[in-house]
Amino acid sequence: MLSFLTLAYILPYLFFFSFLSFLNVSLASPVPLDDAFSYTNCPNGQERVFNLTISRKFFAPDGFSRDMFLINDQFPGPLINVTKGDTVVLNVKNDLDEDTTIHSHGMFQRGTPWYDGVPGQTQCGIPAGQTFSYRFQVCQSGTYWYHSHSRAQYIEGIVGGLVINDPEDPYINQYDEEYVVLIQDWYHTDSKILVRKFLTPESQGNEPSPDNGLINGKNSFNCSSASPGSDCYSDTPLEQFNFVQGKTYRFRVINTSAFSAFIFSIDKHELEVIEVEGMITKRHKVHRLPINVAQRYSVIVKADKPIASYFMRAEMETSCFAVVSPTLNPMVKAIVTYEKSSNQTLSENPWSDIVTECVDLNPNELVPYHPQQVPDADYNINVIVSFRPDDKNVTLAFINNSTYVIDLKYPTLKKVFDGMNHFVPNQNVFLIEKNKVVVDIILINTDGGEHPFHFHGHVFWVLGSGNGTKPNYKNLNTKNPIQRDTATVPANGWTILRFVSNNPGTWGFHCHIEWHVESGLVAQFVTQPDLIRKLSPPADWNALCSKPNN
Ligand SMILES: *[C@@H]1O[C@H](CO)[C@@H](O)[C@H](O)[C@H]1NC(C)=O
Ligand SMILES: *[C@@H]1O[C@H](CO)[C@@H](O)[C@H](O)[C@H]1NC(C)=O
Ligand SMILES: *[C@@H]1O[C@H](CO)[C@@H](O)[C@H](O)[C@H]1NC(C)=O
Ligand SMILES: *[C@@H]1O[C@H](CO)[C@@H](O)[C@H](O)[C@H]1NC(C)=O
Ligand SMILES: *[C@@H]1O[C@H](CO)[C@@H](O)[C@H](O)[C@H]1NC(C)=O
Ligand SMILES: *[C@@H]1O[C@H](CO)[C@@H](O)[C@H](O)[C@H]1NC(C)=O
Ligand SMILES: *[C@@H]1O[C@H](CO)[C@@H](O)[C@H](O)[C@H]1NC(C)=O
Ligand SMILES: *[C@@H]1O[C@H](CO)[C@@H](O)[C@H](O)[C@H]1NC(C)=O
Ligand SMILES: *[C@@H]1O[C@H](CO)[C@@H](O)[C@H](O)[C@H]1NC(C)=O
Ligand SMILES: [Cu+2]
Repeated sequence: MLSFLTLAYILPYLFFFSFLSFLNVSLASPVPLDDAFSYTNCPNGQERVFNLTISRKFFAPDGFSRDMFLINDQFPGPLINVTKGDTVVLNVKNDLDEDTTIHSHGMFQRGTPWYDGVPGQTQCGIPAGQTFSYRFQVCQSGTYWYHSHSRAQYIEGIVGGLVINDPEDPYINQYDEEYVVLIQDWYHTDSKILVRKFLTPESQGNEPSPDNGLINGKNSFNCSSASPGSDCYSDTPLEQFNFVQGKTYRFRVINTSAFSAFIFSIDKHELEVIEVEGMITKRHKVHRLPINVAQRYSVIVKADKPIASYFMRAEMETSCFAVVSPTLNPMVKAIVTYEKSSNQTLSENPWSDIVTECVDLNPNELVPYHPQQVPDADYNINVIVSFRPDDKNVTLAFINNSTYVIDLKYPTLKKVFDGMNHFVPNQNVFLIEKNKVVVDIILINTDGGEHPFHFHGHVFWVLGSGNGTKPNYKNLNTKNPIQRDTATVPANGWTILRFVSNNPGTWGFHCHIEWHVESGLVAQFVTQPDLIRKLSPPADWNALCSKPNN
């Protein structure tokens, strides 16, 4: 399954590192020092308990009323805001008539792989009417989110922000207040109907077009385009962020879309990127910030403009859609209002910088705040992404010619505890038996659409990306590249991701576009199964798989 690195591939790195030592560049330790099951140098924080009750109700985020999911009767769900070192406890009460899960996106779950919240991989779903508690220590910091990993539930409301503060964050004294900005696309039709239609020959693999976009769960829909008989109110309020002139703000921007990428901006105000998915970067000025599904950035914004109200914009990159709903207004807005501004009509002052659509912010423009040394890869894994009709003429996704099929009743982690080391092909398992190996994932996308790939339990260095199906190994960025947990492989292109495998568990590796999860664009890594088996999962986790609903 794994092919060893060729000499031609490794030589440039050898050359590069001898070059670095020649310059006497001081770099951080090559491999994170955490041991297999616990974090080293983790402050001893507090226990922070959050009760999350999930229910299904009618709600109208953009004025269009529909049946959706709420957490504690809120949408988005409550913000989880904790400090590095804390132990987070999520008491999830499932008041639905279907099973659910909660995945804390970007958390390493070191020593607690059973709390990663992925049905079919790390747990059986929480059955209707039942309660389950996730409990894990956080020893990372930055901007994250949590969401259901069951079916398409997250795109219908089971989603919220997750922020981990670090008292040692180098920027902590450089802003006065912070705001969380959740940006997402929004559908007016039940996801079960959309999925059923999507997985037919007629869809030809074209994803459902969103009906709207939301900022922190709000927008206003033009009800004259709602279907007759629907319950719709026009002119619902936009999300508002308050500024005091002279103050500085940190916006934690989280893309919780099912499908659409956005370009984020605030009229007249510059943004300075300081964080990418937990990694603190040097300040990088932008006017318009592209942000793909599941990605996060922190930006610093100075309230140094005349007292007034300004639009915040999240523009959907509709040029990456196969089909665009005729009633979609791709310009999603919120309002930034300075204190003491008179209530006047807002003027349109969009930034006009050109941003290439459907690709990530050029990662080479971002520089980590704390330099890191990238270790050499021990070997690489080729992952070929394709879409084609199956024998029933339904367009499905393939990873190395294999469509993922979820095994709800017998998740991979349970199989590992039962002693299994071999998995059937449709589980798309990549097995890594050794500790602390450094692996390159070479993602080759033969599809005409982009795919934002997310890796659970890890961050990876983004070493390069380009067009075509022949990766260019010679020009990889191994000199202090950024690390993140979600990166986009361009349409008909490639991306190379490097990670250190030192976190025993079963970790999802999948496209975060919900429609592509449904069509099978999912793989998983099983890392160090021998070490996993030294852990003891909690009894209530084991019991989930024997509940009648599953
Ligand atoms: C995927 O397929 C390619 C092409 O056949 C092959 O080179 C590669 O090793 C495969 N990867 C895995 C992880 O099996
Ligand atoms: C969570 O629910 C439990 C049991 O209902 C209650 O005792 C506790 O106070 C709640 N905690 C929070 C933080 O709401
Ligand atoms: C999170 O908590 C910290 C510390 O209590 C606070 O400074 C910060 O404003 C909070 N963040 C949000 C987005 O509420
Ligand atoms: C598959 O479905 C497409 C779209 O409906 C149709 O154009 C095509 O003829 C079908 N092909 C076969 C082999 O049925
Ligand atoms: C709503 O849509 C209708 C029909 O397209 C259009 O006439 C009207 O101006 C729109 N209203 C607003 C507030 O954009
Ligand atoms: C969120 O990700 C989706 C999917 O890639 C993308 O189309 C959308 O533009 C992103 N949104 C933002 C605000 O970047
Ligand atoms: C303008 O005034 C209306 C009504 O008083 C209020 O609802 C709205 O929030 C105000 N808008 C701004 C941008 O201050
Ligand atoms: C994938 O499957 C297709 C169709 O069955 C076949 O033509 C192709 O050679 C396969 N590719 C690989 C890399 O196995
Ligand atoms: C990749 O191709 C696209 C579309 O042709 C083009 O806009 C872009 O500049 C190319 N990117 C690179 C890195 O060559
Ligand atoms: Cu995808």
